[in-house]
Amino acid sequence: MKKLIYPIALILTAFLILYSCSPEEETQAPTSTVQSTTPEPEPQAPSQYNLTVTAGEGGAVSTEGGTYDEGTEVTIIATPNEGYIFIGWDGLDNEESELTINLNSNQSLVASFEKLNYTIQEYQFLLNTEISEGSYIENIARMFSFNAIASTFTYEFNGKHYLLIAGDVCGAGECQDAETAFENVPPMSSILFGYEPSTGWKFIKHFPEAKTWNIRNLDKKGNFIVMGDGNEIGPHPDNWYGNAFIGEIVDDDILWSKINNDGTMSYQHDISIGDVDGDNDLDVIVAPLNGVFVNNSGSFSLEDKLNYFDAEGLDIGIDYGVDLNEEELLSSLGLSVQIDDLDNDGVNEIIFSEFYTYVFKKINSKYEVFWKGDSKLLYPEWEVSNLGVPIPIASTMIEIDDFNNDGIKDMIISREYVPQETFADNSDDWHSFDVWIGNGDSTFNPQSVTKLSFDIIVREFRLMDVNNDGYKDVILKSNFGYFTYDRETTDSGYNFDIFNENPKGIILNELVYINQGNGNFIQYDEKKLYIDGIKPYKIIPYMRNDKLHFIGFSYDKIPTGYNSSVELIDGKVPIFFYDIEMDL
Ligand SMILES: [Ca+2]
Ligand SMILES: [Ca+2]
Ligand SMILES: [Ca+2]
Ligand SMILES: [Ca+2]
Repeated sequence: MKKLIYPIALILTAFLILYSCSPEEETQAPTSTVQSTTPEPEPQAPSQYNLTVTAGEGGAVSTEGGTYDEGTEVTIIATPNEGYIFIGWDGLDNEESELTINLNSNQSLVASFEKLNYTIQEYQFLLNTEISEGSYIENIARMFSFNAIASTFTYEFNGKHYLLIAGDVCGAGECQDAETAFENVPPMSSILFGYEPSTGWKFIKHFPEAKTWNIRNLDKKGNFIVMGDGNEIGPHPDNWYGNAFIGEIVDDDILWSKINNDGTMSYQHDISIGDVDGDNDLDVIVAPLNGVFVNNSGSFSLEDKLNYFDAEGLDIGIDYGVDLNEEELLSSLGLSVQIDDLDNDGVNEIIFSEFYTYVFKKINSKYEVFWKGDSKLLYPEWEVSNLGVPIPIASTMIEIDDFNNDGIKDMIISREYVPQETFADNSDDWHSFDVWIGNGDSTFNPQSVTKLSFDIIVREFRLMDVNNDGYKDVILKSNFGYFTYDRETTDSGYNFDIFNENPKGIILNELVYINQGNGNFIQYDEKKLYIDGIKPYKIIPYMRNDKLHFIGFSYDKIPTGYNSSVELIDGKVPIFFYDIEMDL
């Protein structure tokens, strides 16, 4: 085909050259031929060219153009209307809104604008340094930076929106040489913001009674919220320990109490709350499973897991050629846990997930394996070890919800860093989430896998119907991995410098996955979710007024990283954040 097109293009070009000359050129041409023999050429009348400038939808231009002498410099300014952004000039490789051109030919320029699908509110808070009492001032700033995305939760109470940020540490470099969290690393208070319809977000209070190192997960049932400390401070996983907290939400307050004691601290990758022993008081389980925190009228005691769980049917050890005893089997169930009444019979089931997902059902007096989900059904290319068995992979979160609106509970599991060789079509690490459709009897069928771009760093997600079609969608909580406007990412090689290079903005499409009505999810692509001119380091989704919002913490005004110094204003820590309302 190319061979045919080329001669046609030549003929067309010749035709255009012959017939497109302006009247001025036609009259000048013979003159210059005659002049070739005269000794003193008369000065030529300058050639003139037409410039046409128009504005596409959504903006205006400073001039419509006109007829100018050759070489005239013309400056044109494109100005977007409110709610639009200038994106470039059609026919020119130039994205500057102010353009100076040197006219050497007829030119036609069209300024292109794009509709912005958001509105934004910007806030500044001056936080009292006493919030960090016992810890370091730098950790106040750190809690708003790229760290600890999982530590940030939004919830509603009595129709009002709240943002809880659990205490996070290491901002003063205090973790770098620590062997464990509780050695020279004081925990940090958690803080709470609330949204008032008339005035917007405001700081409410800090909780010195709920000091944490790094919360990895939370669960909320009714007015109770639990959070588990999954800090990984120190080089040895055996030395990772933290506390679990339960809070009762009461208006603008949360009444916190510690679930464990100093002797029952553990690494809490996940945590869930629900009645396990049948007395209607909410008990707590953390993953990896260390027992059951049984609620005795508001105080908790850690009870032996063997009293509550039966390991019969767990074949974890068999896969690896390792003979595990009952206690070891129950400790190897995985890094995520969820308590939920899957079959609505009034008795909670308990779900654990790693490579395999186990549903435990209360049969007689103990929780027994009732159903096992094999991830190989959804990830057939999953890497296997030299023993020929699947390599286990961290599941970071289990949520129970109805994804196909048939009234039966389904299950969604997020996975962190699926191993490199797992997906044949890509050599990079991926995150993913997979959906299992419930049968109503606490068993499930595999439905879908959604692989995320490796540029996205995500630990947890939220389930919200962001396009108001009645089906729950998946919105990722992400930090420093979402794309900047020019599609440079901060994730590859942890290139934080990109945020110092003044990116134009961010594109959030990769955080939004729309439910197709059956538990299959497709990245939102109806509009470009472009946010102009900001570069937040952490993005937290929530729904308000049936619209998807993101809370974003600004980077350029907040120091981040280790040993970062905090520049105080009036002796207080300045915090900036955005509330972005998306128009999907
Ligand atoms: Ca109970
Ligand atoms: Ca049940
Ligand atoms: Ca369902
Ligand atoms: Ca939806």
